[in-house]
Amino acid sequence: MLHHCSLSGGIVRSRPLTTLRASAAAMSDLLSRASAVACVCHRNPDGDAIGSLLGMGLLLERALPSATVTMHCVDPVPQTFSFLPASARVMGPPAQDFRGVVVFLDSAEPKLTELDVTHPHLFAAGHPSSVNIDHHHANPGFGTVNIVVSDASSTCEIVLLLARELGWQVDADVATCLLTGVYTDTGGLLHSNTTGAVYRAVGALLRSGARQQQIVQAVFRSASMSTLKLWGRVLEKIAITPEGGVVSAVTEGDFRATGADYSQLTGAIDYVNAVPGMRFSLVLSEREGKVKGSLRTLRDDVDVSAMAGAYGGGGHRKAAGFALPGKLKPEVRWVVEPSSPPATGQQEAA
Ligand SMILES: [Mn+2]
Repeated sequence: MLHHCSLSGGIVRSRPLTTLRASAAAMSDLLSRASAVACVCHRNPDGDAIGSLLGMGLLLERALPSATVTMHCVDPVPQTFSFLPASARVMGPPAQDFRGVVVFLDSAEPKLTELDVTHPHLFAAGHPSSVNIDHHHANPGFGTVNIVVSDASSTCEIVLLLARELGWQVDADVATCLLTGVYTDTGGLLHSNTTGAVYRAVGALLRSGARQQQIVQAVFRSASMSTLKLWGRVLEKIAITPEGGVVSAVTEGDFRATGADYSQLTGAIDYVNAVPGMRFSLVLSEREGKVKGSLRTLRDDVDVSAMAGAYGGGGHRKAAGFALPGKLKPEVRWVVEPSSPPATGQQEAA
């Protein structure tokens, strides 16, 4: 039985990755009737968001020659991913009167696209025209067709499997986009979500001509001076909490002083998360009146998505985040450690 997709309602999670046939067919059926398709990824896009946005956009362009395919994100493509084919074609939000099919990528909930405010009709119950492709287990299934595979490493991995199901040819450009997302969401094939299926996907993408060294160089072996200075501040300020977490924080002042923007903080937490024996790691950052928290853990008995949920956020068991309105307030705790033994007769009265 193939119950991978759902239409206008409940959602099926964590099915084997090999049972995508029904959802691919439902998506294909919806897209085949479209004259315009807008691919949309989440704000503050990471490698998986941009990789799946561009990969899917390029695939759809080939698969639907009579349709107009556009790619959208409320935020610009980060410089790190500007090497990807077609990255210059990513636009801001779709036109206000857009009435075609929207393909949401890597977007765990509508608000992460910011289109829920500007384009609420795209999420209305009667709007029969969206595909929601994602791997976040908390995705509520807000699309007409929902392809949410929570055991996939990345949205890019799901896009590859859909392409295979539908017989779409994956060329070197598409493979480069998709491999970028697989690499970034697995931390370079190091995170615990790096399954055998991930290695098989990587193998297929390399055979399709993915420019692996270009990705490695651009994403994993490049860091600007401002990034390194910002990470220096993150690392300098780490502290261990009584709960057994390691925490650091960067203020608006740190961003100003280093000249780094918010996106350059990505990756620093993996170093914070390297302290042995910790239950979790947390990096707090001030951005435009909000405090963003990024949580990671290496442990199976800690669920950081639940911790993030307590602050209105979410994510995965081992990587999650939240954002709260407010600012960071430094708190320094001093403790007096008496030298031993204290000299008799010189003690102050309590
Ligand atoms: Mn992702």
